[in-house]
Amino acid sequence: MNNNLVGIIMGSKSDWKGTMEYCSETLKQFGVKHDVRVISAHRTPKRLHKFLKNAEKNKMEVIIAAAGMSAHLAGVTASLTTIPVLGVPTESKLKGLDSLLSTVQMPSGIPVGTVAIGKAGAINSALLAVSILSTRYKNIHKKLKLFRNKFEKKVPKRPF
Ligand code: RP5
Repeated sequence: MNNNLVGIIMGSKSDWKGTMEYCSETLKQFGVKHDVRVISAHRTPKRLHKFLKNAEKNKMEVIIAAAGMSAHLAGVTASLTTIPVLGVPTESKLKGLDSLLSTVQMPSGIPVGTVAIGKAGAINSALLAVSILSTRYKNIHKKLKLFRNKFEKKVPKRPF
């Protein structure tokens, strides 16, 4: 497992702190090698094409694309590759609702697996990527099972 199994791309550097850094941190917890890039569908389209060419060549297995406002990064990415794309809508002046709708409302044919807005979505996109990878990699499956067991134990039985 030398190559990056997951690629995290985000429309702006401003998507990193407080949001996508948690996606990377979560993947690290599972020992999943990943690449992290700032790539925008509208600001750096050439970068996106180059990234995807390399991703396919290097057999990347999941791409996580985060963007805010008129967030078309995940959709455009999904249209250019058959690698599964998870979309993270990031927060905005409209509290990320614009990002959510832009990411989730893909017309039929080109799917984007969209998660929640912001930090929760960033973490869940990593966990979903881990879950996808766990069907193929036994070591990742084992770590995911352990994580789920610990997770359940952390929930208090009573609210007081
Ligand atoms: C999107 O526009 C980015 O994903 C970011 O969430 C949003 C704002 O970008 P900046 O103006 O902060 O660079 O493309």
